[in-house]
Amino acid sequence: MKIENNRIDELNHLELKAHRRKFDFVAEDIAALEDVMTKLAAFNVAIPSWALGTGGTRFGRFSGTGEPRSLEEKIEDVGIIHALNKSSNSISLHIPWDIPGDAANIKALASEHGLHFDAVNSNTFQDQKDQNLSYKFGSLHHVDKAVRKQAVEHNIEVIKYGDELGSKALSVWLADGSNFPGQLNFRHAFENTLESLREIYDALPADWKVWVEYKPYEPNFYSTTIGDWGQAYLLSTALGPKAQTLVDLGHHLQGANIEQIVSLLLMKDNLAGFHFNDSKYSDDDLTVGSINPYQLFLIFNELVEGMDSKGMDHATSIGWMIDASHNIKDPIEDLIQSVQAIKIAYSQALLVDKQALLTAQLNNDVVHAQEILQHAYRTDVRPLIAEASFRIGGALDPLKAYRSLGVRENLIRERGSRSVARGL
Ligand code: LRH
Ligand code: MN
Ligand code: MN
Repeated sequence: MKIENNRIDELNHLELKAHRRKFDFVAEDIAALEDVMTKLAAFNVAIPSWALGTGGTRFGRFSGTGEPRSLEEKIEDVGIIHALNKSSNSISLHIPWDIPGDAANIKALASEHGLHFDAVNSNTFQDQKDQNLSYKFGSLHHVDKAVRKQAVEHNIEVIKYGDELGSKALSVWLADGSNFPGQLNFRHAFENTLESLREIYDALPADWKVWVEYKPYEPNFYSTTIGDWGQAYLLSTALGPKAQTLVDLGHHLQGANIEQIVSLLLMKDNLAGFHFNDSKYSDDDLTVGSINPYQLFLIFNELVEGMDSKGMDHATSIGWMIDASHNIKDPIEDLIQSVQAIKIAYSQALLVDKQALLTAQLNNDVVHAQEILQHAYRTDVRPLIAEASFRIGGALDPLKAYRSLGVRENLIRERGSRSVARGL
């Protein structure tokens, strides 16, 4: 199914008058309005192929209906999201969950929907059916060189798939770690990981990057070999300029100051990008902005300030990606909500009076500094996002449009109510 532009226009028309009133109200107080509009229109967040089916937990999975049955149908779903919000123009594949059989055709189909391919993700945290050696005790850090070699070769294969699709980055997340004290020599595990990553790094095409993702625990519960940003930073800086650290918001222990981590990685030119999600406990993979939207805003505040200080283009300098796995929502609705939440935090960060904040900081005026941040955070920026989307042909309210157009009902009609996507 494809959403025709005129359907979106019709729906926008119904909302336009109310929208104008709200937009004019908020726009009046924004000095750099057109700059904010341009930045919002250029901003896109990649959709992960594994988030288009209903996720599960280790206790069960309650599949949705009309889910995509193939990579082609996943591309179709991302096309739907992008048609509605004009902010999701790329898809990130997880291999081998989604193998592009005929890369040229897959690429052509994606571009019919205005999409391209973002980072490709390797998977050495599960054993595949026809695999020789097991990853039960890890992959790139494994004590056995033969297992490490197999995992390195998988990553190189993923690069090849990505290259055919026009991707420019390999995202590596390892489940490697240990469950019990004494199980692992930490130093050997780290050195083996570095050696394996070097072999992958050497196979990167000239204009590619490798993104090293960290996570403190799960599936291992005593140690994880790339457990935090320090370890990811050590590895990526040892590898070279094509390696950077990827921040998945759910991959921190409770209370971690993620915005400070982001600020310093950016300062060191080591921030690859994000896997956005939200969490109450740890790697909950909940809808972005559903639990702690203030933290998301504070992260974007550091991003905007840090990127501006280096003259970096917000939209293209780092990877913006969602990594969510919702087990009770319609996945497309969840993704639309997530992208909107990211755009809300981004626009609020754009509204922060950076000069006034710097002055307050230099004067140790703690109260005023807080007021400046919270003034921006408490601005209702939704009309700005609606306007930016409207100006480039998107829906004023993408979620409402998705429901009004009966998209899921159509997908169920096309795909059946029992279709189940592969993924987490
Ligand atoms: C690990 C992770 C990583 C994987 C994805 C499926 O928790 O965040 O990015 O590739 O989930
Ligand atoms: Mn992730
Ligand atoms: Mn995760």
